[in-house]
Amino acid sequence: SRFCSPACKIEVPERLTVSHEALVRTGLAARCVSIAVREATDEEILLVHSEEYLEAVKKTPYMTLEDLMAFTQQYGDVYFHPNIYHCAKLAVGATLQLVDSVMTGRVRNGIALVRPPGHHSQKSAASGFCIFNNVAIGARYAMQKYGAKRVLIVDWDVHHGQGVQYCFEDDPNVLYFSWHRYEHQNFWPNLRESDYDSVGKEKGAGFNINVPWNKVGMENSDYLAVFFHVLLPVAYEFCPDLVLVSAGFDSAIGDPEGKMCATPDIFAHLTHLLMNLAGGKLCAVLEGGYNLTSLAQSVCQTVQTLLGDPAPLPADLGGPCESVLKSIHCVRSAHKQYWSSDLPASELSAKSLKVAEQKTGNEPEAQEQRSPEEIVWPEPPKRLCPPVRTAVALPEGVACPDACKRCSSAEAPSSLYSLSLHVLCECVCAGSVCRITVSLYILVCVIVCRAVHVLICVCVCVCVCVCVCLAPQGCSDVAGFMQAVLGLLLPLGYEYNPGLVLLVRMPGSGVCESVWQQLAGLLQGLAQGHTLVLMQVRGPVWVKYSPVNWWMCIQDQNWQLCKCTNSCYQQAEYIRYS
Ligand code: X5A
Ligand code: ZN
Repeated sequence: SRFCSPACKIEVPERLTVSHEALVRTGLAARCVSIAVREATDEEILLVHSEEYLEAVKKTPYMTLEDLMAFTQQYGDVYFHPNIYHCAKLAVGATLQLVDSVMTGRVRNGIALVRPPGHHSQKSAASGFCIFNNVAIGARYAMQKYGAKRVLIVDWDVHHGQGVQYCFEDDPNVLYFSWHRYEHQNFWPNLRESDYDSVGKEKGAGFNINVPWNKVGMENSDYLAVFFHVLLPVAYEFCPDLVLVSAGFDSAIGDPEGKMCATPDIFAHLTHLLMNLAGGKLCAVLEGGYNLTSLAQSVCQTVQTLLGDPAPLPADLGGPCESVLKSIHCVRSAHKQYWSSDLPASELSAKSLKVAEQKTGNEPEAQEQRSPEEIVWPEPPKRLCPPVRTAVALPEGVACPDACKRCSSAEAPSSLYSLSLHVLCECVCAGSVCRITVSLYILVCVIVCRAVHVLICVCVCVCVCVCVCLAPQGCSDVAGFMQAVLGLLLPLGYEYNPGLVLLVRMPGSGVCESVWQQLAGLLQGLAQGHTLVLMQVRGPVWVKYSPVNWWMCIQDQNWQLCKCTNSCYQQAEYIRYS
């Protein structure tokens, strides 16, 4: 555009065309339902914006170039093309159509690929390529039209969505989380209020979470660490009715704005980790993302996870860098008074000192010498999905759960892998192992599976033990249990990268149905979704199995619950951070 400052040259129409073409090329688009877009109404835009601002924007299609330039110059890093008012109304309308589809249950989740983005725009101001605040309007709309009581907004764009923060600062019904390149306030929009100590105001105190990136070059492990140690514990406690994602992909590698090093496949896991909230009701809405290759790959990773396909873990997951540990520590301290947390922030700080000795921070200098366009990374591997997601083996006369495939023992197992599962299931079904202890079950599983899966086991056992150890209070301490799962089990699992997740649900473990579902769902992010579950349903020993998930029902009262919650916790923390 003629008025486009150099800063605006990156927010181009190709961002949408390459993303959509990639979805079509990979066959993902064909698996999605397309939703018609519409223009947002004035009333809807006024849910967030002022009448004066709306009226002013309305006039932009008719302005002279001179007036347009003058109008543009009131704001920061944004420009008004004569068509932008129309596009901005469509961007809001598309977001609301998606919210409608998800809230009415027509679709489970979705992504709105829109331009212009929204999260920087404010009540009476455009900013940072944003005209109307798509996601903020979406949140108000969901509350007003569908009675959503609590909305979680996860802003994984690399910039701070200050517009969203201002909108909901004093609102305890909207939890806003944003991580963003900050560099001690030296990065745009250079706001004091983007730092970790802006926690929200009045009734909304505790419902605004800012995680500053004080260095560039953040990696996959840094992103996951913030999810595990900051966002997820709070999100689960918040218990949203709807999750909106300000899905900016300028936080991915190769982006000229973000200069981060997280790879596109991390978005598969970020998405997965949010999909168990709000009964799966998740609407992602595009914000930034300016490297067209990285953007298209990231969009595909997000959509494929929304479709339910399992994903391999990104390569080289380790611990977070020192700078991120500091940020995590600061955010947790700032929020400690608002959220229940078992892990004292001071302890994390002590651990971070150890990390500082042993691990240097990320060193982006090497990458930084190149322009972002020259950075190369491998294309995410193709994610294959087995034709049967969940198969079950049940005794005669027991109904097969919906969406599971019943396997009879007569069915010939097609691969070595399923053969092993088959043998194991036969064993358990035949009752030959039903009286041995759970540890023996685990041993059997590990031995049988190791034949085909090299990476299984030890950690799998550790994980199971950790879970059980932390469950003695069961549902009387849901928060504590989830804290342990998110702050300990998942970080361990992601770093270990097992080939199989073995989950044991003992009768009397005290883990109630909803918590159990969250646990099982979260752990399916590991081992490409290969999950084996031992559980007792009622009476006899039952087994369910599948290429991706097995569900086994066992009968055994002999499992010893250890009472060493704290020492288990600390030991594992030590493993994680040292
Ligand atoms: C939506 C978004 C970035 C604005 C950068 C201005 N905006 N320098 O990513
Ligand atoms: Zn951005």
